[in-house]
Amino acid sequence: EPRVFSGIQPTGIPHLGNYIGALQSWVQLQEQYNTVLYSIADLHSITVPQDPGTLRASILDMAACLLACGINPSKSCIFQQSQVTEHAELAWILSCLTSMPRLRHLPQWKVKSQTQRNEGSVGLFTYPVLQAADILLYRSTHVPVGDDQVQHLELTQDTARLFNRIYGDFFPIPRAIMSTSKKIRSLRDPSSKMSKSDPQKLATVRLTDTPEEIVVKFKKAVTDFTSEVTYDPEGRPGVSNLVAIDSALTGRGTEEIVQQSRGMDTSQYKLTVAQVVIHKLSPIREEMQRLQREQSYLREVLYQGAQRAQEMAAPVYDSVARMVGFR
Ligand code: AQP
Repeated sequence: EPRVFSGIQPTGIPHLGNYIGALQSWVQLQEQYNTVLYSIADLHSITVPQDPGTLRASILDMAACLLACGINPSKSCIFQQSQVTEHAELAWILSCLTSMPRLRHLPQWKVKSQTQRNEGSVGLFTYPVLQAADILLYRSTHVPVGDDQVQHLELTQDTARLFNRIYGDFFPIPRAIMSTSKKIRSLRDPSSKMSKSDPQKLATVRLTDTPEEIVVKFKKAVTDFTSEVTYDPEGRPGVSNLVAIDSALTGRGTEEIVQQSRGMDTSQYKLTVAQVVIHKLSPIREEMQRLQREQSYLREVLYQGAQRAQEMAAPVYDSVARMVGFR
């Protein structure tokens, strides 16, 4: 029986990159698989400092956002990670199977630890172990991932194999469902990815942005001095990012877009892409605003989700605890 698992951190309102790279395909996966779990990864979010009040609000905002994007709680289990305490318990056991050098070489640690005071927390260092626990706790078989997460999934696979070798065959080795879309880049700096926590306001298009805000952000998107629309991610990352966004939202290929945009200069094309984005995000924004006023409904969805997740997690953790020798 296949099981799909993925997660998103409640570190702010999701952006166009989260939507294109993750949420859009999450909606499709719930139609293709019977058992699908989506975790609001609050344990992960505190690996870098978070303000408690903001975090509390962001968890409910994320629930609203997932629903507004089309995740259906009767098809997918949406839950808050910290409400299923076995995540942290399994992470401890797995951390005892993981070597320091294995974690030290992972790219996300290398990048994120440099932006933190005192080289970053122990939690930031062991983040990929918690991710392995998230996946293995449900004996998941499929994990949708972007290319930035491939090495973390490899760690999960290695950890599952090691556990199976030491304690006996138990975990299925989870497989990646690779995202077909390109990483979406910052509109202000096409050399870095679009990010929830980017302090530059114009860099990130959020799912709650108004049409006016979206137009301003695309008008000011950094491109280059060539006015033609071409697709060349290495040579022309700015305009190529716009083509990638257009392609992901309309389903048109990048070549088709370039062909159809002949005669348009980049400033005209920016407005075209802004319209594509507005068309896609407006219904999501409106639904999200409606849901944000339904706080008790959101809490109920998360409560029910945690119950179901816990029912799946408890027997798995129980077996692990027995195999390890705790029981
Ligand atoms: N720019 C992006 N383009 C495509 N996909 C992206 N994802 C993130 N940024 C882009 C995908 O979104 C999912 C959830 O990500 P996360 O909550 O774990 O956060 P993150 O990957 O660390 O990046 P964020 O959203 O920008 O948050 P912060 O600023 O808090 O780090 C993942 O599947 C990810 O690949």
